[in-house]
Amino acid sequence: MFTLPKLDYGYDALEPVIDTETMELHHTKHHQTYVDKLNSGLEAYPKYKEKNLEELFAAVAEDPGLPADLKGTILKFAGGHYNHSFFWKHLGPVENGGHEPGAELLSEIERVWGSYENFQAKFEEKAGMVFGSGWCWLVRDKEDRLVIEETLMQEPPLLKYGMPIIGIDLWEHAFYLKYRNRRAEYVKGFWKIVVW
Ligand code: MN3
Repeated sequence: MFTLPKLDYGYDALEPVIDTETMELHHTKHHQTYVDKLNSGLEAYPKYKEKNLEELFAAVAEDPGLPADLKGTILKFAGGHYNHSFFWKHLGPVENGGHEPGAELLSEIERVWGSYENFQAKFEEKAGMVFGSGWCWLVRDKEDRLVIEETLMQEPPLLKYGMPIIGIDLWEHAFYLKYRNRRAEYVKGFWKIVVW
């Protein structure tokens, strides 16, 4: 059985970037629903109930004979559970105006994008191009390169690209109460609460 992870901070901890009501709804309703639907979707597949999230994703990648409903459960709900668990872990209260990556990662980012500011601009640009519900990620891909990529719906970045380093939820439920149609403003605020 998969369970909803506890947050390391209160629902009000990310104010003013993410408001308390959004955090509470997002964690206790949206994320909980992914967990519940993942558990119920695996009911009919005892062999898969024993697997962890990474093993479930590997099954999608490696087994073309996977039943369609099981594949759907994994892509939507295991993906949603993975993405949200990752997201919460990489957020934290605003301190000193924002967070920066550690020295080693920072110099790698500077090598790839010229500067941290330019990386941020490229990330915001990519996030701005996500159409509909999805996520934007900084990923270390299978060739060990840093890349900025989007995923749609709840498809986990692991499947297509590689290991996420940071990622932002761009579904309307993540920002709409406070930002309405101003998604770009929410993405800009992300730099103040992202924890590398
Ligand atoms: Mn969400």
